Amino acid sequence: MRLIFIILFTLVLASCSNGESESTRTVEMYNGAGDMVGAATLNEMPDGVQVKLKLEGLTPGLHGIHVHEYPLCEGPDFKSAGSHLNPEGNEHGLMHPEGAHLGDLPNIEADSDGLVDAELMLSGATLSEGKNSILKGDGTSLVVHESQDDGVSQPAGNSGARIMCGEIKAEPNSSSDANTEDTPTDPTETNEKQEE
Ligand SMILES: [Cu+2]
Ligand SMILES: [Zn+2]
Repeated sequence: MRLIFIILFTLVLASCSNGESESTRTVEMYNGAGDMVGAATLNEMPDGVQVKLKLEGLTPGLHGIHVHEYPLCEGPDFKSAGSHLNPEGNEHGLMHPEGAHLGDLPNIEADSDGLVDAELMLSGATLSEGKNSILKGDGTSLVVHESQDDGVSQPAGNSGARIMCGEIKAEPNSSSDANTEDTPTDPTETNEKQEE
């Protein structure tokens, strides 16, 4: 167990030294037709990850939004993104007594022009190393739904179809590939394991 921590720590140091900042991240958002419809900026904060979001092309009103478990946005249904990010095995919903998923966020509201300009907080999450990192593995994704999230219904707050998606990739420049899931992309990890 301790050896694993040492290896992970070494990897963190290695990833910090290449100059890539892990405290902020920009995510491009796409609709089911593949059009870019906005972007989210993620910032690491002491109590979670702040999500600044600008979107267009939504129906006016409330929409559910969550961080889902895979960094793969394949339209039009975005099922490729998987379920909500839920490392603690909780129930869904910010208002559920046994909730919430780490990936659960408050609803966003589109104005009469279908625009969203919102600032949300993903409580308890990080961009850095650890169980609650949204860059864990190959990363995760940000998914917007057709309807509002009621905050209690399982498994996704009765929020309807997935209509927008953005990939939050652990390696921001790598292309998406479902087959590389959970496969280390850092060559130093192979070296570390051989030294064991
Ligand atoms: Cu969702
Ligand atoms: Zn959820």
